[in-house]
Amino acid sequence: MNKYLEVSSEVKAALEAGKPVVALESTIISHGMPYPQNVETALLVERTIRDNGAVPATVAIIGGRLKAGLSEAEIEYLGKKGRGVAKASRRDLPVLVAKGMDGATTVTTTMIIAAMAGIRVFATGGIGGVHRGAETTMDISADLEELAQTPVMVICAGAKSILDLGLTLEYLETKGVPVIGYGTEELPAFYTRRSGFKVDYRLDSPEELAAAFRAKLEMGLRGGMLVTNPIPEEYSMDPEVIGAAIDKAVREAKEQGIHGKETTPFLLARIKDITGGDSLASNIQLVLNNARLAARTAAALSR
Ligand code: PSU
Ligand code: MN
Repeated sequence: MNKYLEVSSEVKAALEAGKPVVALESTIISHGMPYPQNVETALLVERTIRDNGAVPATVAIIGGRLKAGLSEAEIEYLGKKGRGVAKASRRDLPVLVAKGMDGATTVTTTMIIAAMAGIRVFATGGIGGVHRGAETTMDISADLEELAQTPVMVICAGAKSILDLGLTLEYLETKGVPVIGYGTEELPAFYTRRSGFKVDYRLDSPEELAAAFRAKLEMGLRGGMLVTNPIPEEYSMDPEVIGAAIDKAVREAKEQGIHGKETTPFLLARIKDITGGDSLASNIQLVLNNARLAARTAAALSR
């Protein structure tokens, strides 16, 4: 274990005993949802993971320490500070750590810290990907590179169509990342169950997910696996309504010259405002749904 890593005593005990652990990210808390729903959701996600037989390990950088397993007070702290906390991707780690700063971990950095701690399964809402217009902006999330190199299974609800989903799948194919649909042949689009794009494979149980990931690890193939779990039907949104909101948000980002690491948080916040909070309710439900699947998959993997 490296000297920058701090694993909570509960997570450490679970890992040593071979019990299932699920990593959770913190950018979804600081940048993905408004306070106080962000803190409420983060705590509810942790409880859901416990109820399904695993130990939650929310990941963040606090005072320059890479933390796997946060206290309630630390979650509250990150949630209240919101966008005042640095959004930390791979390139941010060296300076944040050396300066003793705080950082909210994205999918990328949560994977990095989970792997350092020995955690194999990670639940979140949506991943970053190839942005619309990337042919000219070159805005491609570091999440895709991390999936190519770090051995963690990421369970999400697909990706929002703030991204170019077709190009995102092409990129993952090039990088050798298996894209699995959980109970579906179609890539889910976060707020909706369908996108029109096919996944690589459909698997139907936590045991099947665990077996595929175990095979990948045992063959020594580098990188992770992306599991896309569709939002439950009853919480999915009208594709026309959410599609129009996303198009509007993307247009505004372009007009206002939003770029770099600001793009995704800007789009997420605008979509929430445009849909008047309906999207937030769906967002919370899909994260809980992913937490349940991740806990059961981590349990299958530890058997
Ligand atoms: N997409 C979402 N919700 C999120 C994010 C993305 O639907 O909360 C966050 C995640 O932390 C993800 C990050 O890893 O944004 C990607 O940022 P970027 O596009 O700048 O790589
Ligand atoms: Mn980007």
